[in-house]
Amino acid sequence: MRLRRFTGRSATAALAQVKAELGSEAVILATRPLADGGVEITAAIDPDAVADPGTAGAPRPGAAAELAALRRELGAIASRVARVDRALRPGRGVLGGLDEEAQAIAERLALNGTAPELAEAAARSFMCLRARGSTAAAALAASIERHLLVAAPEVPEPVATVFVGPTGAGKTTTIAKLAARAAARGAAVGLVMADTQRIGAAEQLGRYARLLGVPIAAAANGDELVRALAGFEHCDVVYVDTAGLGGDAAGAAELTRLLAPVRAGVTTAAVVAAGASEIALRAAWRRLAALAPATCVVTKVDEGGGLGTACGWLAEVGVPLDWLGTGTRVPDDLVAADGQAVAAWLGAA
Ligand SMILES: Nc1nc2c(ncn2[C@@H]2O[C@H](COP(=O)(O)OP(=O)(O)O)[C@@H](O)[C@H]2O)c(=O)[nH]1
Ligand SMILES: [Mg+2]
Repeated sequence: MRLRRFTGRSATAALAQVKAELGSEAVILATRPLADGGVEITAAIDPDAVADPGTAGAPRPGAAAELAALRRELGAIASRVARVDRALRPGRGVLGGLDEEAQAIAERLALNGTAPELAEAAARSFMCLRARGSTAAAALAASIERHLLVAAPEVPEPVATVFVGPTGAGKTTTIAKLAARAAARGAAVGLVMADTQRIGAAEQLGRYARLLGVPIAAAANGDELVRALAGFEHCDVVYVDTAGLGGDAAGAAELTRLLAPVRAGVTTAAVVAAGASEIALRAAWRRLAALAPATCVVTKVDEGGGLGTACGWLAEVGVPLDWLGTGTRVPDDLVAADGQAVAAWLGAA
């Protein structure tokens, strides 16, 4: 495959170069905002178009499946870029009337998975705030808060929070980060592992509990959970870890049953990874909705794009974004999801 890098003042300009030099068969592999405000696009010609005649007749075993998977992935990326490109083309798409600075912001938001309509709305409000004298940073943070983030209602800090979400999303790691911070500021912390199935489920959380010197309890059913929370009544904060919600409805139903006796007294926080596709987020929501999460943590924003997709999904389901997981380090890699942090991690700042 022939890889080439193109840079331009905007995504549209860089895409025009890709098209001019590699033709319309080119596929986009990666996009990256540059420090000078431009955009770098890594593109390649479709493997079909550059098949080497010397090796074409003797494919390596497994190569066809790999190629098919790669092609599917490239197709998905190409259609996403095409959608962004169509929507953002000056004069033709939704960006008519935006100045250059606002247009660049809309493009960067869209490249991170933000729906073009939301990206455009945020960019338009950015332009208005700039015109009224705001600095670029303040205008961007405010616009992102207004259009990409769901406002959190003013409620007292919850004592007990239950973290729910797909397996591997980062629930246990997020709890460890939050618990370490709370312990560092002198709060009394309690940890609960609520899992009906896996005997060893508490091990990972137990390790963190020992490291932090905070108490931990395990709860395999609703009654045990009630007792565990009662035992932590003296605590300032209690974090409840749960088994991952898989694709099956049975797991979600079991978790709902386990949490039922304490639902009125706890807040539920959804944990999802930024890299999850829109389809995966929708599938996760089918399981999560029954647990009525009041807030959300989006993890793995350090692993690349997708925060825009997650923000769009949260706007749709009306759940405020509370924290961003920005890496694996406990407790460092966690930031409060305000407009400024989200702008930075969306690559828009
Ligand atoms: N890069 C990155 N990795 C993370 C983040 N949060 C969690 N992880 C990693 O994701 C994996 C699964 O995390 P874990 O907390 O066990 O997920 P759980 O199954 O939801 O409890 C672990 O290897 C974590 O170190 C994050 O914000 N960024
Ligand atoms: Mg876990």
